Amino acid sequence: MKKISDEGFTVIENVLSQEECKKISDRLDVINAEEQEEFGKERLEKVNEIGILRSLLLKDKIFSELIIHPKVYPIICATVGETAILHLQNAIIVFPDKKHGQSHFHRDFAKDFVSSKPLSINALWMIDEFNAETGATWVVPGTHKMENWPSNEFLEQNAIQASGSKGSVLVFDSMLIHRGGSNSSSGIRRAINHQYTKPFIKQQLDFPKYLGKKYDIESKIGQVLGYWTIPPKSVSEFRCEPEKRTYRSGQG
Ligand SMILES: O=C(O)CCC(=O)C(=O)O
Repeated sequence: MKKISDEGFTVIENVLSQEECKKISDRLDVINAEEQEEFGKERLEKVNEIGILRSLLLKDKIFSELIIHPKVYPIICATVGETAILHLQNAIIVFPDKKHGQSHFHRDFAKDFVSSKPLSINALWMIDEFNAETGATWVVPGTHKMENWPSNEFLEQNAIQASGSKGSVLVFDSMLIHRGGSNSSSGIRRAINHQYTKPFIKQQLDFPKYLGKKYDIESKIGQVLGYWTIPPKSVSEFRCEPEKRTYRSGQG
């Protein structure tokens, strides 16, 4: 936790087994092919969405298990808080020698102010090995505490690659400046990014509306998907019995 707070990131090794990574990797390849079929390569290219798979939890239980995984989720609770919600769950697939949409320096929580406590934390699951050749993520330590965007020279000079074996998880403050690496290996480099925020921050997709009754509203994952922090849709909804409010008390 201290490393996340001081440097902005940490790598947790051996969270998933080789078999689990293989299963996930096979699923990602199938979903990627399905999405190319559904949306068409041209459209995906136009909206800069080649190699990005969104809201995987809709596709397979295997992905919803990652959201509240016992080896990673406690870090989210310890940093963002017990009431954190999922902002996004996106796979990043980097094909050999292909430029990826995330290969420029950026922040996942792109704000021009620094909060005294983290408002947003990411967990990037390495489904393939992350090394210099496969294009491990470049991070610039300490930049999560910088209000102003540093110079390109500073970023280039201070960026380091966050390597990890297959099944590791890179956890980072979403203010940390980072970028995807270039994949010069002969294989595909797959990862799944999860972003969690304080519950008053809007999600990338409206999960409660999008997922509807697919998840139990009373379950832990229901809370993490944002089912407990839906703004009331009218004054009469707001004036219902307090215990029935769609934005529950105590969520922050
Ligand atoms: O794939 C990577 O290494 C980084 C992904 C990334 O930057 C992002 O999803 O925001």
